[in-house]
Amino acid sequence: MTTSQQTPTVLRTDFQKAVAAYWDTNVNDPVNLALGEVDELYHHHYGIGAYDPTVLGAAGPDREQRTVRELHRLESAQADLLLDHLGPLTPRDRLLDAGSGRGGTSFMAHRRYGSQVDGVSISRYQVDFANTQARQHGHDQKVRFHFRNMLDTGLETGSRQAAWTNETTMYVDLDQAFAEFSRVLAVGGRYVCITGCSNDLTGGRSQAVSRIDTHYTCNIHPRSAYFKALAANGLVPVAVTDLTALTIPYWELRAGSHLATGIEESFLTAYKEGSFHYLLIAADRV
Ligand code: GPP
Ligand code: MG
Repeated sequence: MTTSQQTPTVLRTDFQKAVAAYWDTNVNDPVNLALGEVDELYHHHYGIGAYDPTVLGAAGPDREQRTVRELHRLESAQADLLLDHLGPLTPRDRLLDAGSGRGGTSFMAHRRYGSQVDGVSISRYQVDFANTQARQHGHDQKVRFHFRNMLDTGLETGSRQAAWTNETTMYVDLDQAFAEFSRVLAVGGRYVCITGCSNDLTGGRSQAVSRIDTHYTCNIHPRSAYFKALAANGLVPVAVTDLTALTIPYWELRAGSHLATGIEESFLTAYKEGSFHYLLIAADRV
């Protein structure tokens, strides 16, 4: 058998190659790096909850520093909410972070539950970054990151008590992804998804949603697609929470800050016009 037959190809399509290239090259991103430097937890997701309005009364470097801390606090609150829906878990449990980015949510999961976490990403840069973090945090015995495709994780069938996607499902076919999560989860295991999805009721993709897709090279799915694909793959929702109103303050603070990247108004327009929702879905593997 040749090496290429033994090692499944991680990047299978031109779309996946384009996504990997994006995350391998867009690595000078103060909106994520400056926030991560606050406590060495680096995230690739957005935030929830109200910000402290006194931040806006500050000026100059003080305002910038307080904005960074506040945006990071809201990102961490989002990850904490996701983790609330994963439990109860023990140090004996094994978890999957599908689309693990720079590792922030994986480390928070390990610190909260003591569980082993395997993160997968199709960006070699992200995998290397997150494994370096794991060593620096002293978590590398139990938190590991792999250059693998979430559609084919290589993890043992039924080995996971919980799996999550923190804003990563817009990069994959939902049927393929949920089939893989269903395969690796034990019966009774939990899948938690936080995502942005378009609103079927307003009729397809709005201009603002299209701009978000173009900005990140992603493919935002309609809300209905999530529930069809979950049902088709033995994943039964136990909680669905619309986080849209809770994420708007994050975007407003970010839009007026020195860290704005240009995509803020598209999120604010899409959320406020109702063409886009920020959803948390928790589902049981039956
Ligand atoms: C945030 O990553 C998440 C994505 C790019 C996926 C798209 C998410 C949607 C809800 C549509 P990031 O933290 O790298 O983005 P940014 O650099 O803009 O903060
Ligand atoms: Mg970010």
